[in-house]
Amino acid sequence: MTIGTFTLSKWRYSPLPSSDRNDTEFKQQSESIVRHRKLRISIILLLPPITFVLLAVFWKTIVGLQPTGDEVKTSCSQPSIRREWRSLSRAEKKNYINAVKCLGRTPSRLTPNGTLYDDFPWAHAQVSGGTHGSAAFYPWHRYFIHVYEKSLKEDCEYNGNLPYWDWTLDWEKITKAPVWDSENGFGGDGNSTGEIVLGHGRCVVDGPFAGQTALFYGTRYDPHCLSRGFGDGINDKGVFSGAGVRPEVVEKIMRQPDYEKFFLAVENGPHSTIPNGVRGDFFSFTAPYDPVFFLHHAQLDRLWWLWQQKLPRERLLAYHGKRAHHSTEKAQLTDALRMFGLAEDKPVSQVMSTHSNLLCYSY
Ligand SMILES: *[C@@H]1O[C@H](CO)[C@@H](O)[C@H](O)[C@H]1NC(C)=O
Ligand SMILES: *[C@@H]1O[C@H](CO)[C@@H](O)[C@H](O)[C@H]1NC(C)=O
Ligand SMILES: [Cu+2]
Repeated sequence: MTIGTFTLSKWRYSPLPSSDRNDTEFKQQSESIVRHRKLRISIILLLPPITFVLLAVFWKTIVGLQPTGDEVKTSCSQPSIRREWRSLSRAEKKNYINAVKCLGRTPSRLTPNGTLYDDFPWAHAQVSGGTHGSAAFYPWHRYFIHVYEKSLKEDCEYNGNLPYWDWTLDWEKITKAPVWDSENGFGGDGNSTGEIVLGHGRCVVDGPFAGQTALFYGTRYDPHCLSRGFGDGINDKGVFSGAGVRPEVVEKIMRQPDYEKFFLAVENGPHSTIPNGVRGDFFSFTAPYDPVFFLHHAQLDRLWWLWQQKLPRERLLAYHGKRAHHSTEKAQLTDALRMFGLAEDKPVSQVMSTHSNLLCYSY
């Protein structure tokens, strides 16, 4: 069983920023995919015609099924590095926050009276069922947060990369995590004495996003204030617990060898723990209204990246499951990731590797 490779003693989930880790092995293994392919071509050319035909058939069925697009090219020689929020300097944090706020001053491309800030939750709400509970959960969100990162750079002159929030570091005091800081973060819980706005959330009244407006709630046009409801036992609010993002929970999920079981364990586990605790806008299909959504999804994406690196030869192409949540069709690498005009639609195959031409980043 391949599960032996993932025993705790050999490999542990590392919650620490990994930007300084040695990436050579991953790169070599990615390159070896290309080398193997070249090697197979030379073997075919040397064999007699009948063997040639047999191999050609084999080639077509086995290799032909695999995409031949960006995911195995190695033109990405200098991937950008995404870092953990708390490893950013004060100035870097400020730069990121300012770039996010700039989206709110940039005209919308998709809605008649919103801003670019609204376009991301809007697109996320359009796609809802196609990317949750289905194989595209991971590739769709990988592409989505990449488009966001690109927009921060191109539309708002951001000169850093998308940060991630490693919640395993905060699980014991999740509501006190640095991302909720009012000065060096995204503000905290909603106004405890204010009215419930929606999704058990109250208006965020501290930090750089206090008073941030959100035009949509799910697919409904419904202008309101950015809301959160961490839950402290008052009224009908639950309690924001970090138990679902404990390192042991994450380590167990990381040992799952099957792609579909792996992404479902992530999606129904840590992925849901955060919105279930934060509530408010994060609790809806317009969750990207909460700026922390993107740091949360960068961490989820990082888990996929880590998982892929354990066996890159297989896992850079490991993709199966349902095409949509309520569908019996099987997902394929050629399926389109739909961005509803936010960016060009792309096939899943182009985001399977973070070192693809399209993406080119590491953690
Ligand atoms: C803004 O756009 C929405 C549709 O996205 C529409 O329902 C609403 O009436 C518009 N509001 C104004 C003030 O134009
Ligand atoms: C919280 O809500 C109450 C009641 O609406 C309001 O009086 C108060 O000013 C709000 N607090 C902040 C910090 O905005
Ligand atoms: Cu989502």
